[in-house]
Amino acid sequence: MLNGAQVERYRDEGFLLVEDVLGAGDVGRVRAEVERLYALDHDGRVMEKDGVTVRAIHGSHQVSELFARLARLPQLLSVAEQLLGSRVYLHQCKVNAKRALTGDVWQWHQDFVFWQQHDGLTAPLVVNAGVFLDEATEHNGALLVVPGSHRLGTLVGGNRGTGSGDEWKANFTADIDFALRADQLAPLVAERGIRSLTGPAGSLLFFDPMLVHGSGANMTPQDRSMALFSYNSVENVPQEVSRPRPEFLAARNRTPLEVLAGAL
Ligand code: 6CS
Ligand code: FE
Repeated sequence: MLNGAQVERYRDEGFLLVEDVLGAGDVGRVRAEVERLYALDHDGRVMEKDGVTVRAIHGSHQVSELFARLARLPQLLSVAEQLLGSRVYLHQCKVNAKRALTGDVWQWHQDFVFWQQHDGLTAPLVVNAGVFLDEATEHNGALLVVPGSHRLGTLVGGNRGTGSGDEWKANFTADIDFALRADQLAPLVAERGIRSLTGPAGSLLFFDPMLVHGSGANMTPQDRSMALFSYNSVENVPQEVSRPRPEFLAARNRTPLEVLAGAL
């Protein structure tokens, strides 16, 4: 659970980075499992533009027992429940690979608008929990955020058909729907600056689904992989959408998660 000061920082800035939460042994096991999952020809796997480098995998909790347990770790799940004040289920689980020298940018965006437009979520009652599976540095594409930008509402909206149904991959390339243009980003950055979320492997990052974030290319010979769990409040029941995205992107099973008893 977070203490009062940590909750306040999350509410104020829209994110909270907690270093050294997972031990090297657990991180190593998850990191090895991710390499196994990258090699699976799974529908939820997205490649970089080169067509051969893994960019991201999705729905790992549905195909990996270890990931299903990781999603229920109290350091993740209980914090999501604490911040949302309700039970939660996993709307989406992904691993961004950000491979050495080839991991490409993620343009500046807010997450909620994707889940609202494509998955029917009605309110941003979601907590994103990221697990650093490698160290994030200023040179390997660490996540960048605009502190406090979660209080500005949806900045790039509009009814975009792409990315729904089976065209979902459009939103996982380096050219996504709802990316912020320079003229939209400029005033935010002028007022609030940009924070680079560097930290050691085993760190946890909690962030609001309205927070403006993105990441640059990985310029180093080390990967910068991160597992991301998007916990939706069980009270935030999605509306039906005309062209639902695949189950590995938008969970249909909304049973509240139970905290894992015992070790990972
Ligand atoms: O469309 C989605 O669900 C995903 N797309 C982005 C760019 N971030 C949020 C989410 O993981
Ligand atoms: Fe995102």
